[in-house]
Amino acid sequence: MTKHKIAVMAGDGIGKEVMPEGMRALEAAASKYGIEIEATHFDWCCAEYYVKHGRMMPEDWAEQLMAYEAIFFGAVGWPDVVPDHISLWESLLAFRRGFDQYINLRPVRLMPGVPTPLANRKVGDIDMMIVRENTEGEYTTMGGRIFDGTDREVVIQEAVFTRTGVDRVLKYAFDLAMTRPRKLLTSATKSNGLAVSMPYWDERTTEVAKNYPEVRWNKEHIDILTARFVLNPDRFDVVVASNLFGDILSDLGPACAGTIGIAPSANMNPERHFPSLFEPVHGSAPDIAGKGIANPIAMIWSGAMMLDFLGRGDARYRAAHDAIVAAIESVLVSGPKTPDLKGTANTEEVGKAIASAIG
Ligand code: GGG
Repeated sequence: MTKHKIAVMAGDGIGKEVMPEGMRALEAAASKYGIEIEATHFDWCCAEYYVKHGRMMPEDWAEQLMAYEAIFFGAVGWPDVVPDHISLWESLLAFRRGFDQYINLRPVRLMPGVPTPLANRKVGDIDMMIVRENTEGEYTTMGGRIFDGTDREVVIQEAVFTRTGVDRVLKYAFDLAMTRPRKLLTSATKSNGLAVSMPYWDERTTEVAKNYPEVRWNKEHIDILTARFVLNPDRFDVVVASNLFGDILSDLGPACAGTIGIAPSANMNPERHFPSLFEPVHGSAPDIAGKGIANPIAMIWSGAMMLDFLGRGDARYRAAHDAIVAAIESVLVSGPKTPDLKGTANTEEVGKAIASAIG
């Protein structure tokens, strides 16, 4: 039997609270479906590691992590100790870029038992896959500032869009659309304002789309697209977006579907040259950290996505994934809920209920 080595990094804030529940569900599903997982825990985060070492990770982090197929990641960020742009760039963004995890896949679904803030929406009305470009775009460290502290101060932030980077995320998104019943794709753009990068994004979308005549696709400016997420979420199936637009849409989508507390994600290097990373969409949430009330479902669902990825299409792993998602659904309908879902349960109670529903 294949033994899958995974690196487990709970990280900061509520990451530490939701990770034990992510592991509990993962172990329950792995044991039920005969999947062997070997987990190694790493304390690379702001609160402990940075405070001790003055950096987020050891210098040889990439060499160490290459021994693992996947990274199971909680959340990063503890602004009282480390400024957010440092903790993010020296941890999560270092993984995404260093391990070429160029696809950030973020499913958004209205789940049974979850109240949506949108009027007259029912299960099935929101069911989309956000495909976020994950290694370039607006997320760069390039730029600079001059005349600091004077009224002539100038700040420049660059963005990077490469043919390889744009084409590969578009291709992944069109391939994904081909596997879905509606075969519908929306590309997020802003070519009327960002006059260089977004016309290029649109040009490449038109080009890549030629290989997918069965996919109905359109492009929508990010401003009206965000409005339509709220007003007409049922019109979206696969949504492909640059790094920043994808980040924004994948917080907005889950908020429309009830709570960001259940939104999972997979940061993938589809070629498997490097470890891929699975994490909740939410961050470390310092405002509720330490209270034991964080919703563990996003972490648990991310573990399901990891199992599916580890299985490379194998039916047993797909069944393990489906069993976790079914357990989440049954607990959302009639089990304990955390306060973000108007419940009174704590993180552990929800995690235990899901693990026991997996069986
Ligand atoms: N689990 C996700 C996490 O820790 N996110 C922190 C964050 O600020 N992420 C920004 C991003 O994904 O670009």
